[in-house]
Amino acid sequence: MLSHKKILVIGSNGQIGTVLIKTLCEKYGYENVIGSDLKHPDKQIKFIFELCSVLDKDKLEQIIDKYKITDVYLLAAYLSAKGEKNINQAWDLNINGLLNILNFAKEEKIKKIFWPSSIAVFGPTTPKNDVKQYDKTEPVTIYGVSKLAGEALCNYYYNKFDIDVRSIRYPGIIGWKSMPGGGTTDYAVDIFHEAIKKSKYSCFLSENRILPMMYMDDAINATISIMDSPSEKIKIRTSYNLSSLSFSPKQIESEIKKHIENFEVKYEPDERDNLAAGWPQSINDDYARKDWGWKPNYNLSHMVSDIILNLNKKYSKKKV
Ligand code: AKB
Repeated sequence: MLSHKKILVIGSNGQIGTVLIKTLCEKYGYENVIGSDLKHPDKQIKFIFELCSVLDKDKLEQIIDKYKITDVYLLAAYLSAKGEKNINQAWDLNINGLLNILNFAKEEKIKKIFWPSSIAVFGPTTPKNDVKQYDKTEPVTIYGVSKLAGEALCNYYYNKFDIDVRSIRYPGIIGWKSMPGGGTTDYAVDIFHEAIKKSKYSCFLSENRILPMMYMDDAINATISIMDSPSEKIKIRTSYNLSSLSFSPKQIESEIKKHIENFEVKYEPDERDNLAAGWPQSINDDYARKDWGWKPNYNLSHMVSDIILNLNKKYSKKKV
């Protein structure tokens, strides 16, 4: 396949990385996309893979030179719940990892960067609903603090060095192809697996804890779409608000019950519920829609049917 891009996905074993790299390979050709992570992927893979930490500048530089990388998707990060237990490591990975990549762009080794921020940049002083792009950002997790600092870094490198870095504030991402790890919104993936395997689930958030969420297919679509947009359309160089669905654990439980009638959920909120309590319930993404044409495709019932259909197939194949 003819492509002028050579793409490096850092964090290609992660929840989003696993799905993103496959989509990028199909779009740009397996020979043009390289994955990297701290460990070899568990499953057999068809793409080129390099073992590397984003904090290892020398190894990263070798990879960038070896494949003549043009675009980097930097997905390696400590998420909210894990970050609270590892404050220094979360700051180090989330900020110094980003700085390494921004500096490669400054040295003109790469051309374009995607780096995700999160709804965790908002905090208890932000309005709860329809949170606007420029509403107050006073995060109360180290994850949110590092994402907010990262947004400022991206904007600084764009203004000072003309670095083409693009970012969106991911809500909780839900999919069936990969598992999340270390986040507060992870329950919304776990609940499907437990519903199908055991018809019961113990939820670590309280039943009415509404959060902004998004189906993986929409998140991948947004990620590739912001990277493919002409530079002049990307007017915000901190990070774009992005929105799709909002629901509580109780609402997703009811939706799953339409497919699995005997499904039961016990609510046993832990410290992650306090993190979620500081986050918004819904996001306004007018700028993303206006500037680069973002539009989600999935609503709650469509997403739930799709996940259940695919997980049923996956688990029944395993039994054979
Ligand atoms: C988390 O729960 O930490 C993440 C996020 C909302 O960015 N999924």
